[in-house]
Amino acid sequence: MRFDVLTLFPTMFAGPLNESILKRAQHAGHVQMHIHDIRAYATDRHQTCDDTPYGGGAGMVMKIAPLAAAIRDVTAQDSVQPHVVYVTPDGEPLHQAMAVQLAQRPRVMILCGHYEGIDERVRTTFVHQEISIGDYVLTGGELAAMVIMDAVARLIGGVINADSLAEESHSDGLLEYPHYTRPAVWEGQAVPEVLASGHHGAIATWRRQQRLLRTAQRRPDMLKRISLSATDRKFLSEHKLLE
Ligand code: 6GU
Repeated sequence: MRFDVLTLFPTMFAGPLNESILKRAQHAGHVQMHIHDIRAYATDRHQTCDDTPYGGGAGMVMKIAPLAAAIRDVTAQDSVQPHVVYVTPDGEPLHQAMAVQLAQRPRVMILCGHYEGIDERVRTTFVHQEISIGDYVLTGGELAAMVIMDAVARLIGGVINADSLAEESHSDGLLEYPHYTRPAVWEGQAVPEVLASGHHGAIATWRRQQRLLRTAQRRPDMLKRISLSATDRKFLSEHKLLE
């Protein structure tokens, strides 16, 4: 899949996308990440990309002309039509199912806003989906775009071992179970005995129970949304964690 990011701050993307798994995914050809500078599409001498808001008020608004020129030029760089995402605090909250859906798309273009935002006509003309990464405000859309690219790229076939994705937090509505590796005892803290027992059935049961406990304690909202087995319910009610 191909990502195209349109931003006023292209250098922000250099570090996070070029390390570890995302670096490997790009080298292996699973994903392409192209970062484009919106300022290069401004036509005046000062390469102006923002202006004061109609109606008055605080802050500046990103102008439509450079953004529209950038979207059209970058779109034409590939024969596949991009799914256009605008990252904004007033978008739909990002969740795992959304990342899974985006990972199916052959091409995603992400528009990063800055200042008070972008001219509304960019949104009504070009944008297919508006995404927020949580209920707080960032200085711009760049970090949100990187969060989305990371969450999506790891779901593309071949990037990460499918087994690793199966039981992780948010993949099936439960949080993850705790992990341990050597040494067996560290500063007096032992690894749970069952994990070294070699009893696969008992290990699977313990892990399921840990996932249920963690989710009930930390994210009761998530527990309400999934269907639990009779065994799950019995375990949770024994721990007084079922309402
Ligand atoms: Cl997508 N952008 C900004 N500026 N702030 C945010 C956000 C996005 N998502 C949460 N806060």
